[in-house]
Amino acid sequence: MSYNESDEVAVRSRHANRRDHALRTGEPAGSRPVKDTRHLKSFPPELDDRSALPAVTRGSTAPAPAALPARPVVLVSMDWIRPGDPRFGLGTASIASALRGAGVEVRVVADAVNRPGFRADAFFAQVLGAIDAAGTDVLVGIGAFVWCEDEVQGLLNVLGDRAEIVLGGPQISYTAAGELEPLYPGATYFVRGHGEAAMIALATGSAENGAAGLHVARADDLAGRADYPLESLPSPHLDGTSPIGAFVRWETQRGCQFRCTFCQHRQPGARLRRSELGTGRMQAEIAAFREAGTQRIAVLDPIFNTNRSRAIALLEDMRCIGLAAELSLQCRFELTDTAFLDALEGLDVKLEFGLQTIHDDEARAVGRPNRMDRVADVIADLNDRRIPYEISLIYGLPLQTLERFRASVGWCLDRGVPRVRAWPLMLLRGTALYTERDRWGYVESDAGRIPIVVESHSFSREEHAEMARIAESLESADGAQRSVA
Ligand code: B12
Ligand SMILES: C[S@@+](CC[C@H](N)C(=O)[O-])C[C@H]1O[C@@H](n2cnc3c(N)ncnc32)[C@H](O)[C@@H]1O
Ligand code: SF4
Repeated sequence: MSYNESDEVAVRSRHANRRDHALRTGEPAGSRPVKDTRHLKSFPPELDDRSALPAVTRGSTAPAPAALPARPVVLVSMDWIRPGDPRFGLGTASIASALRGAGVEVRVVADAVNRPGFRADAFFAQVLGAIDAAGTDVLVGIGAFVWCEDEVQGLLNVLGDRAEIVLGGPQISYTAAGELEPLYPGATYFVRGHGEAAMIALATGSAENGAAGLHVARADDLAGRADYPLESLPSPHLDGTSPIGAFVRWETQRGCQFRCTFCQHRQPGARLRRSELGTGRMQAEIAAFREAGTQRIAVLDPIFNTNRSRAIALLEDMRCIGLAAELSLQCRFELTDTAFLDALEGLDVKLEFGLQTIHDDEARAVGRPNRMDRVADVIADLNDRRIPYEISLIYGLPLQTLERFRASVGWCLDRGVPRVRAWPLMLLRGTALYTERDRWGYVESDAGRIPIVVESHSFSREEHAEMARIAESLESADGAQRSVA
C-alpha cells in the first residue's frame, strides 16, 4: 500500500498538536482529541497500578472502554532467536493479545536481527508499510532489548514524526529517571515494566503519565514500573497470537526477588506479590500444548521454584494432564528441596541452575551469596535421581582471576555436573554493576552487537581470552566437560 502524502501531513500535525499539549499540561499526549475529557483527568481505577488489569483484557471479545474507537497499533518486534523459536517474542505476543482482548486493532511486524540476511532497511520498510495499512492516528510500539539497540535508534530516525512511538522492554524499564529522552529523542511514550496495561490505555485514550509504568516524554519522570496483578492477562498461546508449535517459550510468573547486581531481574525492595499468571490460564495452556503435541517447553520464569508450593502444584497439573514435552526450568539451588524434586517424577524435565561462582567473595561482590553446602547437597541429590540439569557460571566477575574461574568450573565438573556453561559478563543498563565499572576497572569490548567485559583489575585481556576458550570448550563435545586444564 502506498503512503498518501496528504494523510502524512494530517497525521503529523495532529501528533504535533498532541505533543505540544502534553508538554504544556503534562497530560498524556496520546489522549485522543475527544470533547469529553473526563477520562484524561484521572486514570481509570481498573488500570491503576494498585488494582487489577482492566476487565477488557480478560476476554478476547470484550469491547474497549473508550468512548471513541481505539487507535490502531503497530507492534514492532526485533528479536534475537534460536532455531525453532516462535515468530516473535512472548513480550510482543502478550501485549498483542491484551490489545486484541481490549478490542484494539493490532499489526505485528517482526523479524530476528540475528537471522542471516536480516536487513534493517528492508525491515523498516515493512514497518512503514504496516503504518500505512493501519490508517491514521496509529500508535507504534517498539520493544527495546540490548540486542536491537542500533535498530531501535535506526527506526526512530526513519519514523521521525510519522507516528507516535511507544518504547518498552528491558532497555527502557532499567533506564533511570530523566535519561530516557536523551537516549531516545524520537519517542513519545516510554513504558517501564509490563507493557500490556499501558498500551491498552494509550490505544483507548485513557492513559496518564506515571500510571502503569507510563512515562510521557518530557513530562515528569516518576520512574515508576508497572506492577499490577497478571492473573487476568489473556494468553497469546490460546488466542492464536502465538501459534503453538513443537517448541514453545512459556511463562508462569515474572520478576525475581533476588538481587544479583549483574542481572536486570533484580527487583529492589520486597518481592513482587502480584507477578503470577492465572492458574486457569496456565492449566488451559498446558492442555493446549499437550493437544498440539509440543515437544519442548522453555519456561522463561527467572526462577520457576520461587514459590515452591505453587511450582509443585503446577508440576502436578502437568503430570495429571499427561504432558510429555521436555520442560526446561530455571531454578535456584537454595529453593530446591526434596518435595520439589519429588514433584518432577514422571515429567521430562531439565533444570537450569545459576551459580556464577563458587567463591564467596566474588559472589558477595555481585550481591549473590551462594550457600555452597546446600548447592553440593542438591547436586548429589540430582545425580542420585538422574535428573538432567545444567549449571551456569559467569566469567568476568569482580575479583575473579583466570585461576579462580578455572576452580569454579572444576568444582562443578568434579561433582559430576552433566553440563556446565559459562557466560561472559555483560554490564546491563540499570544494574548496580553497570554503575560500578570504574571500581572494578572494567573494560568492555566494542566488537560485536552486545558488549561484554574483557578486562578488569583482576584479569587481563589475555586471561579473559583464556576464560572464553574454557567456556567454549564446555559447549563442545562431552569429553571437554571433564577437563579445564
Ligand atoms: C527468551 C529469552 C531469550 C531468548 C530469545 C528468544 C525469543 N525470541 O524469545 C534467547 C535464548 C535467544 C535469549 C538470548 C539472550 N538474552 Co534473553 N531472555 C529471554 C528471557 C528468558 C525471556 C524473554 C521473555 O519472553 N519474557 C517474557 C515477556 C512477557 O517479558 P518481556 O520480554 O520482558 O516483555 C515485557 C516487558 O519487557 C514489556 N515490553 C517488551 N516489549 C515491549 C514493547 C512495548 C511497545 C512496550 C510498551 C512494552 C514492551 O512488556 C512485555 C510484557 O509485559 C528474558 C528474561 C525474562 N524472563 O524476561 C531474557 C532477557 C530478555 N535476555 C537477556 C539477554 C541479555 C540475553 C543475551 C544477550 C544473553 C543471555 N545470557 O541471555 C542473549 C542474546 C543473544 C546472545 N548474544 O546470546 C536480557 C535482556 C537485557 C536487555 N536489556 O535487553 C533478559 C531480560 C535477561 C536478563 N535479566 O538479563 N534470550
Ligand atoms: C537470567 S539468569 C537466570 C538464572 C537463575 N535465576 C539464577 O541465577 O539462579 C540465566 C543465566 O544468565 C547468566 N547471566 C545473567 N545475567 C548475566 C550478565 N549480566 N552477564 C552474563 N551472564 C549473565 C547467568 O549465568 C545466569 O545464571
Ligand atoms: S540472576 Fe537469577 S536469581 Fe539473580 S536476580 Fe537474576 S534471575 Fe534472580
